Amino acid sequence: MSDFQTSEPTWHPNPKQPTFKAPAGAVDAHCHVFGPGNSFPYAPERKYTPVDAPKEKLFALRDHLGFSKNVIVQASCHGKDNSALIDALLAANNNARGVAVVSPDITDEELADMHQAGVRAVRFNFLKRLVDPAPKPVYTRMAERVAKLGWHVVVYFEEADRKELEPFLISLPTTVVIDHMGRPDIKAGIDSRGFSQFLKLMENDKFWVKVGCPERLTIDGPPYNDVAPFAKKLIEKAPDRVLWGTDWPHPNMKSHLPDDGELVDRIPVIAPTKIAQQKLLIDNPNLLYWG
Ligand code: 0GY
Repeated sequence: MSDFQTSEPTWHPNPKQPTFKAPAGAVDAHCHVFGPGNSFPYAPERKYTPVDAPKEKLFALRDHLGFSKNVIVQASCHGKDNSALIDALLAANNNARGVAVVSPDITDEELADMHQAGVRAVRFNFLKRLVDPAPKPVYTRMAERVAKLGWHVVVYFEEADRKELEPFLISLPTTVVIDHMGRPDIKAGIDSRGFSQFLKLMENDKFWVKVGCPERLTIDGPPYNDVAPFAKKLIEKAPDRVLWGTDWPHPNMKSHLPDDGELVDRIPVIAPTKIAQQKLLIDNPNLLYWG
């Protein structure tokens, strides 16, 4: 373990009240809970140790932002122990769904219990700074198993690895949700070869994409005007297959503390019409996670 310990929270202590009013029932479809470590210890194999970001803080943020539901994604610092995630799901009164990271030796009974708690997907993380990825057949086998539960797969990868991963991703037997817009190279621009290839991949309707996370991709910093054209383009291209999330509590953010209220205020910039906002925040996440 290379224990990168953040001693200060990676989230804004006092996010603004958003000016943008999310439609009633809006879903934050990418966020995490961390610990608390004394109840839910961090994984021995973790590559960073976060500051505790417990469920109560996540639910308070949800309410503050005018959102109703969360999709909570298992982060690498909790490894394949989904206890903190499950605890949050059970406390959320059907207002949260989960994306788990599981071990190949998980039993069908354990998967069924997770489904009961609200898990609807498994995440395959290919970022080498976060995990040591498994051989692809391990992921394929897991995707085949969770397909039987009606779950999908969420993938996180660097743009530099996309081409190599594409045949594998296309071969998966489920819907595949791509985290953080496939991490485009913002400096290269929306007409770049890389982003054009990504748009082409999105023509395959098995792929969905999360259009949040400008704070992680930006070069210029807030208000993330350099990232907005990428998200806007993806929403125009696949309005029925886009999701949005805060990414709270923003693990590994070192450049600045993103203001979650400001992130919400970027939504009408990337999804300017009421119809696009309704799909992004209500229809799409509800179909995938509460359908
Ligand atoms: C994110 C992104 C990050 C972390 C993780 O699993 C994780 O630890 O996803 C990151 O450092 O880019 O989506 O929260």
